[in-house]
Amino acid sequence: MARILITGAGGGIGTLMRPRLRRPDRILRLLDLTELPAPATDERVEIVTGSLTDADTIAAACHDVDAIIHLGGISREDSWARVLAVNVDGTHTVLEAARQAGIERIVLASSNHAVGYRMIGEAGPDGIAGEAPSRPDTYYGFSKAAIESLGSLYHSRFGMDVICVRIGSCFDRPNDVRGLSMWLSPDDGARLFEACLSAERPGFRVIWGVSKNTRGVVSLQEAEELGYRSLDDAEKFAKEIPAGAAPTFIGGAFLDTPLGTPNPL
Ligand code: NAI
Ligand code: 15L
Repeated sequence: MARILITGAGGGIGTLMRPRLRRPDRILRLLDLTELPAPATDERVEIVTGSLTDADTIAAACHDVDAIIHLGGISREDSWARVLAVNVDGTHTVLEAARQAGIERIVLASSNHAVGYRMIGEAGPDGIAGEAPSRPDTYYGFSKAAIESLGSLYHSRFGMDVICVRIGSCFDRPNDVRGLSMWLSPDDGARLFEACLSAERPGFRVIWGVSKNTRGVVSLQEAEELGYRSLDDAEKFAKEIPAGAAPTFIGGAFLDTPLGTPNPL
C-alpha cells in the first residue's frame, strides 16, 4: 500500500486531484492549513491540519510516506515576507522532512510565473523548454524559481528524485484567451502527477504542466519523457471564451501586478 502526502490539498488543484488520484492500493494523506472535508466512507484518506511552516507538523506528516506532491503555499503575488516564509521556507521544511523520513520522490508545484517574463514564441515552434532558465514575473514567481533550485540541491546532495512542474493554468476550464494556451485540464493534471509518481528514477527534472493545447506555447517533451500523455485540448472551449488579445509574455497579467501586493487574480 503506497501512501502519498499531498500538501495544500484543500486548494483548487488539491480538490481537483483528490478524487482523481484515488487508487485501491493507495492512501492519500492530505495536509492543509484549513480543515478539509472528512473522508467519504470508501475513501482511503488521512487528514492532517497544520502549517507547512511548522517543522514538527511536517515531520509527523511525512511518517510512512512513499512520495509527496507539494502543492501547498501562496499561489499568487503576495508580500515578500509571506512568499519567503510560506513558499521558500515552507518548501525547505517539506524537503528536509522528506529527507529525514527517507522519502525519495517529491513533486513540487512550480509555476509558469517562474518564467513569466519569457516571451511567447521566443523559443520557436516547439515552445519554451521545460527547464528554460527562470525569468520570474513577481515575488511569487521568484519563490517558484527558488524552490526549483532547492529541489535541485536536494537531488544533488541526497539523490532524491525531485520533479518540478511548471503548471500553466489548472482549473476546470480555461477562463480567457491566455488559458487556451496555458490550460492544464484536471484530468491531464492527474495523468501528469501519476507520471511523476511512477517514472523510474527521474532524478531532478523541470517540466511543463499543460495540456496538449492547439495554441500551446511551451514544450511538452520533458513531461512526455516521464510518461505523460495529454488527452485534452483547451480549444474545445474557444467559442465560449470572450475575445481578447493573446498575451506577449508567458506570465500574462501577473506582469502588471505591483510587486508584493496581494493579487486577487
Ligand atoms: P490554492 O491557493 O487554491 O491552494 C493552496 C493551498 O495551500 C490552500 O488550500 C492553502 O490553504 C494551502 N496553504 C497555504 N499556506 C499554507 C501553509 N502555511 N500550510 C499548509 N497549507 C497552506 O492554489 P492551487 O491553485 O491549488 O495551486 C496549488 C499549487 O500549484 C500552488 O503551489 C500554486 O502556486 C501552484 N500553481 C497553481 C496553478 C493553477 O493554475 N492553479 C498554476 C501554477 C502553479
Ligand atoms: C499560478 O501560478 C497561480 O497559482 C494560478 O492561480 C493561476 O494564476 C496560474 O498561475 C495562471 O497563470 O493562470
